[in-house]
Amino acid sequence: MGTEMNGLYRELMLPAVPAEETVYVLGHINPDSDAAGAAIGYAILLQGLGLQARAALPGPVNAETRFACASLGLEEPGVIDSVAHLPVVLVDHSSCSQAVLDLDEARLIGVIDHHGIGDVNTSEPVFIRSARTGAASTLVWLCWVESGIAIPQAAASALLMGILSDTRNLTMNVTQADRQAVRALMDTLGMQDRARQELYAGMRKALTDYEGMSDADIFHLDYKEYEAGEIRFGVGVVRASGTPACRTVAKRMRRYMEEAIHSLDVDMLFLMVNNITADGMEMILTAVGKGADEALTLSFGPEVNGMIELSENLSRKSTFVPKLRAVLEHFPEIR
Ligand SMILES: [Mn+2]
Repeated sequence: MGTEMNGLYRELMLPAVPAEETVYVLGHINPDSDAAGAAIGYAILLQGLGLQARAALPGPVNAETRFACASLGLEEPGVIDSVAHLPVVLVDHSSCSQAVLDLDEARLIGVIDHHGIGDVNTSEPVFIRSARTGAASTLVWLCWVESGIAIPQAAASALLMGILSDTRNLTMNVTQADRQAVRALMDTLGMQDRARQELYAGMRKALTDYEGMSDADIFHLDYKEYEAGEIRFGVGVVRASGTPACRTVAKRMRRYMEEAIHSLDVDMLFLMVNNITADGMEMILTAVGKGADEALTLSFGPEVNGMIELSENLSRKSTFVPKLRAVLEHFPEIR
């Protein structure tokens, strides 16, 4: 059964990739731990299917991923800035704005994503897996299960890192598939609950370690751009521990955003500050750009001194951007 599935899966996933070619499994720009984990986990699966494959990212990993990789004994994915003519599988993204610059010159052979289907296109049939899971790493785990190959420790560690990060340790955007994947991966690793909590606590803490970074570095560490009708907007996420630290970093980022909006190709800039300490205030939102304050207030309630403080944590992907987009699309006059 295992061998049979193996052959079948290889055929489905990888039409016409010669054995001597290396497949690049690519995460998105500003890579997070899910992009890195899914890339590592899927590259190892392709290797298990007899191919040469390498995990790669368009930029360096963030502090959380660096901590998790070090704790789990994983090698960080290499950085790549051109994929022209190379066979690539995209993980955790499927739109060109999130991808390596010359993606249109690559040979796309697969997409594993848990966001909407983006704007990449290909004339060849490719292996695509897309579903509403909390992490792309969960979809890669499903691929492992289907392949019938026993998952090795390195792949299990990488996928666990990705799922814990994107679901905030199974507390946000979490589905049954994510829970089942985490259980199975922990079994493979022989990891106890306590070790998982410690791993995640270390990952969260590493995320707020912005020492030695400029305002621009901090803002762009986890920054994405979107469109709503004619309006282009960018959303950065930063993290701090405790309400006072969150307010301080929000003010600091706001000063940076007021300058940066003139050089970035966007009409509005938004900031989400995540409080990683449970002290009652969960998140601060702020915005710069013409009409941005109005859009933010219409979506999320009244501001005080240009800031909205919330007692719940919003996910950028599943709550913040959709709500904001709905307002921006239906209130064109605020522009
Ligand atoms: Mn993800």
